Amino acid sequence: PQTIYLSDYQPFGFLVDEVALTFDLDPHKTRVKSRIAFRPNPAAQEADFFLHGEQLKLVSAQIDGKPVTPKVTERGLTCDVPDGPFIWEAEVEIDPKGNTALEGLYMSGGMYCTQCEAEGFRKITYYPDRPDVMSVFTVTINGPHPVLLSNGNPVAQGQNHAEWHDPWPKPAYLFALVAGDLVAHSDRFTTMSGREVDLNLYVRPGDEGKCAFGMEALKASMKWDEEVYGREYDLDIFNIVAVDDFNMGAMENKGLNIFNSAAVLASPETSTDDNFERIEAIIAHEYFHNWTGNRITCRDWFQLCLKEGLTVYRDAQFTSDMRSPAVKRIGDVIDLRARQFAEDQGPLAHPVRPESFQEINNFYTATVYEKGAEVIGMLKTLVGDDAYAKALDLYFERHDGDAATIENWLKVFEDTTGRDLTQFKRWYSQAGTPRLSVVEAWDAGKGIFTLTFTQHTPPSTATLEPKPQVLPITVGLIGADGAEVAPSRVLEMTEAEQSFTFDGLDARPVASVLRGFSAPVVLDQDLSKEERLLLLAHDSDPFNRWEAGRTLARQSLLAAITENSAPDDAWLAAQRAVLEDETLEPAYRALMLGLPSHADLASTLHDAGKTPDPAAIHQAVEATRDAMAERFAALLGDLYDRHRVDAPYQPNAAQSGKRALTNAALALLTRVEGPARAQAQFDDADNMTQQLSALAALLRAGQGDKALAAFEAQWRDDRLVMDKWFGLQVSQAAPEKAAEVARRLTQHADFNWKNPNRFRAVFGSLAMHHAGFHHESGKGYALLADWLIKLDPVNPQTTARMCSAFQTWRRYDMARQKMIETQLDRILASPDLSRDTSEMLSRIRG
Ligand code: BAL
Ligand code: ZN
Repeated sequence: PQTIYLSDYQPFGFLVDEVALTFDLDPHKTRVKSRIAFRPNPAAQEADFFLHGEQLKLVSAQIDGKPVTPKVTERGLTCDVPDGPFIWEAEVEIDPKGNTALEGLYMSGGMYCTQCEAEGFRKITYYPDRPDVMSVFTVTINGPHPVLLSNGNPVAQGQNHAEWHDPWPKPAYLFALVAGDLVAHSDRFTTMSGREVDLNLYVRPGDEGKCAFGMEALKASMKWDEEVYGREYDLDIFNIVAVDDFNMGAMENKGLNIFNSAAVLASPETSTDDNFERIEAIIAHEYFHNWTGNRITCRDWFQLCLKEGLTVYRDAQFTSDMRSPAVKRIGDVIDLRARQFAEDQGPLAHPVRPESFQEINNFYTATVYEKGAEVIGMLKTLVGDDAYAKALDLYFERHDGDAATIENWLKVFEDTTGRDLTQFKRWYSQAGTPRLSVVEAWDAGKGIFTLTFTQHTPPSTATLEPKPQVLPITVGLIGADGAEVAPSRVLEMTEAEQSFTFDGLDARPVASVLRGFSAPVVLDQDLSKEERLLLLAHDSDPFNRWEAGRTLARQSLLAAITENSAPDDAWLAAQRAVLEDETLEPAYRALMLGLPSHADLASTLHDAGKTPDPAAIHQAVEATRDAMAERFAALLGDLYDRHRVDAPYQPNAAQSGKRALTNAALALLTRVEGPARAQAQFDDADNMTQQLSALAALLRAGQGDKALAAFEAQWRDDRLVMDKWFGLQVSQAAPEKAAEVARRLTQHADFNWKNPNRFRAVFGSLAMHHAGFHHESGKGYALLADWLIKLDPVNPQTTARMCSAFQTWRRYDMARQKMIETQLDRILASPDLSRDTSEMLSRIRG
């Protein structure tokens, strides 16, 4: 397969002034007519007329009304064209129903829908399918469906016919079309300048009752983007459509967002609190793309982080404002460490702005998205809130309508602040997670406390010689009595080693370093247990307070794994104090009850030069939970009773925090009390959060058969709830049974493996079940490989994403490595393996 390099970028030889598309819909023989006005691009050096096109049947082509015979290959076509402006017309035939890859125009549950990012538009018609080619689109749709949608504003609607015009120039990846028998949940929004916008959430009949929350989230997002970023919506209508078969979470097509139904449909009975929060965030994310992605798009796919990092950063700000900033930040860091750190420290490591790829779909990664957002957070910390706001205003003003680059983005910050961001730019070009060590020195005579930091990023294939990065390190100092003796201050580290002093101190303080997780690094700070206990009890920074508890938990668990020791008493006592502190919000206390994941412990052991044993990790975690359950039983019972929500269900932060705490308590209590409490909660539940948490507790206790059957009988017809039913059985299985449970579920009549949500429910859960997936039998590896081989010809994108389950394979013992290697080679040997999967596996295999 061909490798594409950032350094090879060349503008396209032609500009596109206008695009008109006509669709005559048919499941297997949809006709697409295109009429495209091209003219030579004065900024381009080369003028080869190449249009991308894949899996298209060319029916006819004309230039300025005269038939032409282009040279067609599997990847596109070339043709001789006039020197000046000209009109290209083509007609192609495509097969939406046969399109199981879910890229381009395809069918899901009887409706037509599209997914064009990154390079799906070339499966719809011949076109320069690259983000720097922008044009206005007019779209005509003919087909026997009550709802016919495309981007922009409606210009004509008739029986089986609709016309749409999008006045905002856009790249083809933002094109969308939907047709089907859908119903709308409608509302209106008045923008800051007083324009009325029609809002519609289109769903399949039967799903009307799951729209209200998404609509409220949309209106809240529109308002927030006006208030916080000054961004107003720019069309007369904003449509969202829910689709069951979708590779991603959702897609920001201009004026017509298309959502995986799991990322938008919500009701108290069928969705958990976590689902509600995620839906609110994804609605916001896609809406925010209207400015950061659509009005300002990317010049090429290497710049993906330009829109994704910024939009993730913006949606995180939104969630913080809607809910609890501390809880959001802690959740994001847990996720970053689990997904991005694993990626950045393994064979799939790549810079936030990659410099080469074979298949761009493989770069919609935690590094581009989540590390990309961390980079923006650091920039904001370094320049300050006011400068950030000014830089963003300049970005929107200067680049509206552009296909921009990271250079453009950094320049607005340089121009606003006068800073030189040359070194900061390494965050975009270097792969790998920096390791930051800190050593303390205390001069009692002078009252000076010195912190000396050392940074080092391990080299990788992606970055052979990493250089020092700019690190904003937020530090506060705590006195022995727990009072803050120096408030938060941002230390700007630029060298490999650098010291910072704090003077005027009466006594040696305890340093609270990297508050708010101010940089995405692995921090090595040699604090004593007493110092960590002090931070856990008193740190005014809620992130670092949680972090102190997490580090103590990790140390206790590592001792249990390597020395078989009992859980640390001092840590448990400190944890109790936090749990009893009624001034702390319940959601925060629920997080304090959590433990580092098995994968986190495996990674820590690996970093310490030890080979992680998944079974030993599992055993230590179970023993620790048992100990917590026994020791805290009375307190947990009290928390469970006191924080139970009696009021009617609301998915807000206050109620969901209480449920998070009581359900964390329930999970532990079931270990010591037996199943009665969980069974009662299951029987009484009037919402999915309570029902599912109870079911999980019952399953883990091996007492879930009856509830599982009742759950299935109740929810058999609800696709999204049944995804939970499939997933939970795998995630709650005992390690030795997980692969077998997954295998059995693949034989269930409702295991529709071509549906990405269902496939992920089973195999995503298996891959996340550390002790089950890595069970010494190797059954987990073999089962996943079997199914990846089966899925690849049907849906390469989802197959390739699931391959990352193997990315940490070099951490484990030789026996496991050998078994995994066998499976990787077996998949790689499949005939006609997709470009997506072969690139992923080759990188993982090394
Ligand atoms: N642009 C792909 C989906 C998303 O990040 O919003
Ligand atoms: Zn996005």
